[in-house]
Amino acid sequence: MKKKIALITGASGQDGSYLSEFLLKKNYKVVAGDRRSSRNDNWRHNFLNISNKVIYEDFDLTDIDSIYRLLKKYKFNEIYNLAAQSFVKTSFTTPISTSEVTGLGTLRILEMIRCLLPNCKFYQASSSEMYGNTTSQSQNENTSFNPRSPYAISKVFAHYATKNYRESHNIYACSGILFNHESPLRGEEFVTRKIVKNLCEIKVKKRKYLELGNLYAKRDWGYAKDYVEAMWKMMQKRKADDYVIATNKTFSIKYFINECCKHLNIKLKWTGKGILEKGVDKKTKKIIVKINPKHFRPAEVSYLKGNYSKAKRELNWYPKTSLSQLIKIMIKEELKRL
Ligand code: NDP
Ligand code: GDR
Repeated sequence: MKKKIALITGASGQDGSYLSEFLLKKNYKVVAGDRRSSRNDNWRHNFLNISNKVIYEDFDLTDIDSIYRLLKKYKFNEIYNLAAQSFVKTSFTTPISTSEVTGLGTLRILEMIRCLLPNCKFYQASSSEMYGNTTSQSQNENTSFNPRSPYAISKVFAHYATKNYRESHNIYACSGILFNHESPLRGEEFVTRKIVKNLCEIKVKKRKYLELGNLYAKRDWGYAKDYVEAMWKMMQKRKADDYVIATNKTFSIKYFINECCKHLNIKLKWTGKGILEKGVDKKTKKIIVKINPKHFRPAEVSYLKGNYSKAKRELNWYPKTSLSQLIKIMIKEELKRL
């Protein structure tokens, strides 16, 4: 049988790397839309040992010509649009470029698909951040969006653009509304990897303390490797649709720290309140967790908890890794790196 060809935008990121690995295992030809970078060491692809299996092509979501060239060169069966300025906090300081990439970038690909490859399937990386300031106990495909950051606003735009191309132009265009998912390949600026990395460094005496912002935000955290399978499953359906991918559980940042400390055998005691709250190592009596207001966001998303019932019912997808298992995987890899 002829090999399927997939384009992954954002292939160098956490999800793009796991998805590349997943599709290669399924015998796809994988083309990575790759942005030139001065610090490109391709660490994620090297970690997964896939650098010599993926085809790298110059690509930038702000450059319609680069999209045009790729869609002319390859007859893609599937395009996974994972590229984005994906760090919520930075989107407050770079709102216009974030919208250019994360919002308009999606529209550029959809438009090129409509003009050049109308039979190609399209996956959009939508986000639980779109729910923003939600009042519902758990969020599913019918929960309304209330975005709280330039990032989330751009994702809402891209989400509706995807739906619109499905409904108006009969393009196979689907969105996965993914809740937070983490792994040893997570960027160091995101809170789970930051906590794991910093606590491991504290454990081996390479760091004194960890500084964070809001400890009371709650997130629904899954394992990235489980989530890329859901992306592929959505693309194998007869009809395109949107799906929430989550674990149906939610925990605070503080809970995540406490769990990491348990795994690292650090006995932590919390004292103080507000910006004076601190985590003290009971054994050494040293402060190892502090609050620094610079990590607060101008507008916070306080609570997210997904409901993946539709994905379970229609895709037979469910999360396979608990938060405790995920923390174990992340800590094990971080300690190896040290
Ligand atoms: P990462 O930040 O790890 O990866 C983002 C990718 O986008 C990188 O490959 C980056 O390239 C690329 N990129 C950024 N700007 C451009 C541009 N202008 N042109 C081309 N490529 C660009 O994100 P994740 O892997 O964590 O997430 C993947 C997608 O899923 C993103 O769209 C994110 O918003 C979304 N999402 C993520 C969730 C999560 O919990 N991880 C949850 C819900 C949605 P470079 O390496 O050069 O910087
Ligand atoms: P999020 O992830 O904004 O949910 O977006 P992040 O890990 O950055 O923040 C989660 C929560 O932790 C709080 N927090 C801190 N966050 C960071 N990064 N650094 C800190 O020091 C810190 N202290 C507290 C935040 O305020 C927030 O409430 C991620 C990204 O992957 C998006 O691209 C994706 O769409 C969503 O998940 C779903």
